[in-house]
Amino acid sequence: RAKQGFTVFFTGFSGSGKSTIANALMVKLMEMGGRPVTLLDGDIVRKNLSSELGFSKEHRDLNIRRIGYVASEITKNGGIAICAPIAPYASTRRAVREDIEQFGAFIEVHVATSIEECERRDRKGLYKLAREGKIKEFTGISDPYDVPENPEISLETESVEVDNCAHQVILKLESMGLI
Ligand code: GGZ
Repeated sequence: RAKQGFTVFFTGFSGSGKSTIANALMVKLMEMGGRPVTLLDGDIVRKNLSSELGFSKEHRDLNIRRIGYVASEITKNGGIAICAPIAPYASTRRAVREDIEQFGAFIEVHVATSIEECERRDRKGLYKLAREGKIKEFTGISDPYDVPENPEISLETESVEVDNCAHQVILKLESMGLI
């Protein structure tokens, strides 16, 4: 019998490593073959699906619900969806979980890099701009982030390599009988 579809939903600050780990996970799942894997990365969704949206609570929620809808369709059809937005609001993450669990499994992965570490790295220079007030409503600086209380996985990226983080997700998926 064909295995059920599922969604791996990464959440964490800008610059936490979500995209990098999500990409490493996608490669591993594709190498296993069998089912199509779709990556819904934060910036790609913003460009193609949510280009008119900003970063108010309403707009972030709309963005996350769109991602959740696409992921639920993929999950319904037996595929694998990997999502990697910030998704700062716990209530919205819960709503997406409920949408997806109607059709398959939902694995929430908290990329638990601290705000201090993300700001110290500041790979894109956005934290500096946020501190200067040139970017408003910046998550972790001038906008909220609800820390996930019961994620399926929490990744400590400050002590664990990218490949190992992706492997932890693979092990979890195996233990759940999803792959
Ligand atoms: C947070 C912002 C903001 C504000 C622009 N707050 O490192 P990045 O650049 O590529 O990731 C961030 C991305 C966040 O978009 P998401 O769709 O993941 O956010 S949400 O889930 O809340 O809808 C960052 C950039 O957009 N960015 N302004 N004010 N991140």
